Amino acid sequence: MAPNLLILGGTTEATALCRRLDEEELRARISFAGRVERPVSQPVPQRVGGFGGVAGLVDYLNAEGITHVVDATHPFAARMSANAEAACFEARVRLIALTRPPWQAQAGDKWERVPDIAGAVAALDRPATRVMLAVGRMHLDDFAPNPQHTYLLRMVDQPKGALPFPNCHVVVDRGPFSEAGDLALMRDHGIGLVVSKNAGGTGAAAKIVAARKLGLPVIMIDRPALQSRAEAHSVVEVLRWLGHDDTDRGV
Ligand code: 3Y8
Ligand code: NAP
Repeated sequence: MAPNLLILGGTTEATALCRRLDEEELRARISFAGRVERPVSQPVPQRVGGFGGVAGLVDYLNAEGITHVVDATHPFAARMSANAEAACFEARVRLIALTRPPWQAQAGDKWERVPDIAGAVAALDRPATRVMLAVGRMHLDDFAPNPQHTYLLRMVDQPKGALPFPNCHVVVDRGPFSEAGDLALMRDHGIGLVVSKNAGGTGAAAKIVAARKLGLPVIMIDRPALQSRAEAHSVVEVLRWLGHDDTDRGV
């Protein structure tokens, strides 16, 4: 039976995979949670919105005759990954994660690693400085207990309603970001400290490289622990898992 894939998306790798599946003329669709107003357009059909927990995802897999799921969500989308694991087990659908290794500190990096968002909030209990808080929108309220800082916030969409900080500046932009762009942004705002999730990959890495070049400290939030699962770190590995390895064509 020809594969009928569901890609759980929202990352640079998910987009690259969809492009390749389209080239290979493999039947696939990508799913987004509906977190932002306009998800990036994809070369395969897309669906937007939650499935309704594990049960909703099981129903979807059965109703759509999905044969394989690729969990290409962001490393911090832990709930979606856990649900995919449970639903694919129950629906007997093959599952692999397409993920990227965490960033590793390099020479010149001044990282202060914290285990989670709460750890980052605690680490901000320090004298006032200018903080680049590039963790998106969903967890901003958690950072309210440190109003002494001036925050540079970056979000995909214009925030609705008040922000939880007396002194902050919002940049509305969607990645992948460039090193030159983030260097200029951090210099223009006189940033003294960066807060980042350890997203891995390339799309969010610019601020980490810029911080290294500017000699700035980074509060680096470790990603949530996920159950052990089959993982691929490249599109080729996913194609091999599907049995459509491109080495067949000697490329
Ligand atoms: C909706 C879908 C692609 C995917 C691009 C990647 C790279 C650019 C960098 C900074 C960090 C942050 C944030 C970030 C990056 C990629 C990738 C990545 C970080 C889109 C997208 C969706 C989202 C959701 C959004 C979150 C937010 C997180 C912004 C598409 C653009 C901070 C994560 O307003 C909101 O509610 C935004 C929510 C989840 C985290 C948060 O807590 O706010 N991503 N980002 C997905 C959906 O609806 O299912 O339109 O492309 C995707 C991308 N964002 O195809 O090129 O692969 O990681 N996304 C973080 O890493 O800290 C920005 O500013 O430096
Ligand atoms: P999450 O906390 O793990 O998931 C919460 C709920 O959102 C899930 O239970 C599911 O709802 C729904 N959901 C999440 N991803 C979905 C998808 N791809 N398709 C359909 N429903 C989805 O997820 P999150 O951290 O909010 O991330 C949401 C999306 O943003 C994901 O696509 C992720 O890849 C992307 N993203 C997240 C981050 C981040 O920092 N968290 C960064 C970049 C991109 P139901 O239970 O109703 O099915």
